[in-house]
Amino acid sequence: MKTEHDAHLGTGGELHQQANAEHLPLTTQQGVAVSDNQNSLRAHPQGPTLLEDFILREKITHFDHERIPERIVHARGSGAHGFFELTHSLEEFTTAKVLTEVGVKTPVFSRISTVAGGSGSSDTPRDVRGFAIKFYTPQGNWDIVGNNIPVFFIQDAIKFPDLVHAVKMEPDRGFPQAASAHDTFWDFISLTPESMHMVMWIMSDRTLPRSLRMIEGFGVHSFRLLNAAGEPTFVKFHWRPRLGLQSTVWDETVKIAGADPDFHRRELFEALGAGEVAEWDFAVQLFTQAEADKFPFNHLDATKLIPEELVPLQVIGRLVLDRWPDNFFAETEQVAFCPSHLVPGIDFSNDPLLQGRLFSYLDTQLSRLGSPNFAQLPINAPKCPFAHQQRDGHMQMAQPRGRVAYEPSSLARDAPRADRATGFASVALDEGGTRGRARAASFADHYSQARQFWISQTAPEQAHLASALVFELSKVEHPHVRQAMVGHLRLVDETLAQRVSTGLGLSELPEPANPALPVQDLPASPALSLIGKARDTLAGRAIAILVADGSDGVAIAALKKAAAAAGARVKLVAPRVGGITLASGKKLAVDGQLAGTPSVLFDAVALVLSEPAGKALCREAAAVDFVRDAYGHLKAIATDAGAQALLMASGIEPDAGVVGVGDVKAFLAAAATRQWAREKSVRTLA
Ligand code: HDE
Repeated sequence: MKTEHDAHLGTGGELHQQANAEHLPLTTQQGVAVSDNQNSLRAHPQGPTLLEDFILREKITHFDHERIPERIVHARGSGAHGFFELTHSLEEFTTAKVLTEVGVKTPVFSRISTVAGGSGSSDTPRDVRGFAIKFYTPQGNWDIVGNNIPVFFIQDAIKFPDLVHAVKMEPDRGFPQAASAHDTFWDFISLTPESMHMVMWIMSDRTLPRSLRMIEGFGVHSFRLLNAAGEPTFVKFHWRPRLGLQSTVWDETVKIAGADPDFHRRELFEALGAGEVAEWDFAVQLFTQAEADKFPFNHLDATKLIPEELVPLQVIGRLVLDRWPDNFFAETEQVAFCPSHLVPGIDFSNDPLLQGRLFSYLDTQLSRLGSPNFAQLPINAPKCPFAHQQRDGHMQMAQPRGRVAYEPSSLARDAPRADRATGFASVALDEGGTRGRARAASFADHYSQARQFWISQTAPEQAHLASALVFELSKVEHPHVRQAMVGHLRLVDETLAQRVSTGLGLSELPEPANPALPVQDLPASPALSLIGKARDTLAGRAIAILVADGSDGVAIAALKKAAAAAGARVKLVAPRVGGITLASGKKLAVDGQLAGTPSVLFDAVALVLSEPAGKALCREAAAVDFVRDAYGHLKAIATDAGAQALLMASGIEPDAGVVGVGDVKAFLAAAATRQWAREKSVRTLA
């Protein structure tokens, strides 16, 4: 019997006719129906292809131009649609409807990205995550173009090209891709003390998220809200993931990059496809100029954060992402976020990093999207009425009527006019001062908040951070760069510097760096700990059950049911993807093949194996790695009697996180968290 698959493989005109009878006719861009999409027009079956073949030429020409320049930073990203719902009005502070109309669901599109790698790079390098949200509000589009880290490397936009050139692939060799562990990055950082606070964050597990649904988001800069009387209030924007914060451990992260370079994109795609959502609480920190004047730092300096203990967060809404885009290119690739997309009632601050960004995004989008009309693309266009006199240009899609393309006019009485009452207003400020290339003196404290971050971390977090520094600096070929970095770390914390120095094998501690201002002893801020914000839950997590011929079907079914009820997604992994024969003789379908579905892709694993299968798997490196990695990555492991041989072959010492398959409750409780106590027995950390 001929299938549709045969029809597409074949070359016979008759088969194609059959396939076409059931589908829409395939046409050229001009709407001309195509008769044969398998063969180009040739002088004879063994002869040259004819230039006359406009169908071939149109198809190939379009294909040749399918790529647009990738983003110079944040090239790799995944996007989703959803909505923002306000739960508490900020009417006292702003006229922005999106922040005052409680219960209204504002449509949004969000894109979460890595920074350094190209668009084809893997999802899991050690890197900051960009977190951009476009709100299609009734007063125009508002974009919060933020990151998952509340501070940044540099204070002034003029340093951004240097920073990015330093972290990107080195220009002579074209590598490393998507990695900060190389000389040019650390050379730049070691000469840029203002980056030390950010260095603490990027070396922490914040840069190794388990899922895009488990990151925080920050607007980073201070913005202003303006109320009906024109009174300003400073504001910082925060996103808090409902699934809690969670990261992977470094060894696991490295292996995920090989096992599934699309790990984060696939997870979000599958979760939304399964009807789950990505959800964040939206919170603000509000403060006045008078309050800001008393902070022990300058809030206009993007290398500083405002501890929650100083200005509490007020949760005022929620963000829900619930729909994967229909088309990746049209939406995720062509979306253009811009920090200067604000709506009336919100305004900028004088943060010099923000001020530079206000220029950059429109400029880069003109070259990336190739036309000043990119705002007409459906993903970028406002969903509220809009009217302006901007005309023409490449790829103009609109067809404005009439002879008036200017303002004011008397010829067209309904032509758009500016309106002081409803239009965008900027804060009225006295900007008196002496102009010059200078920074405020208060920007010069580079170490106090870095130290505050360090002392706010739990012991495992500190160990990971110190080890990350050892890993990265060990990749640096120039000893003087390593030494300079340890010199900076001495100002952050002497024990941290000592640990890194020992990890690098330095014979003695280098001299401390020379701070421009004395380092302040700020109090610890527990809100800065990632583990502190983790949630012991299986929602959004995944469990693998390793099975083989002869496995116990009853145990598998019980585990699957209980894990799914706890919110986890369960996948069966077996030596062959075609499935297994259970002890009962019944067949069971599975989700993944062992070699291609390693345990790094899951949060916990269960081994349900017959004794012969368990023994046979001791000679399979993929099976031994499956178990050993789950153990090494501090995951819960459930085992039955048949799996004992494999456990032994994997060299693991049973602990509180290794439980019997029969004790489903204990397994799920252990699976909802990481076995931190195990870490000291599986690796030596700095
Ligand atoms: Fe960006 N940044 N950035 N950035 N940024 C871009 O704009 C830039 C900065 C952020 O998913 C570019 O359309 C400068 C901080 C995100 O499409 C570019 C400076 C923060 C995204 C650009 C910064 C961000 C970008 C590249 C220093 C967190 C991805 C492509 C003054 C608050 C948006 C593009 C998306 C993208 C410039 C620093 C976040 C080149 C000059 C700080 C999330 O315009």
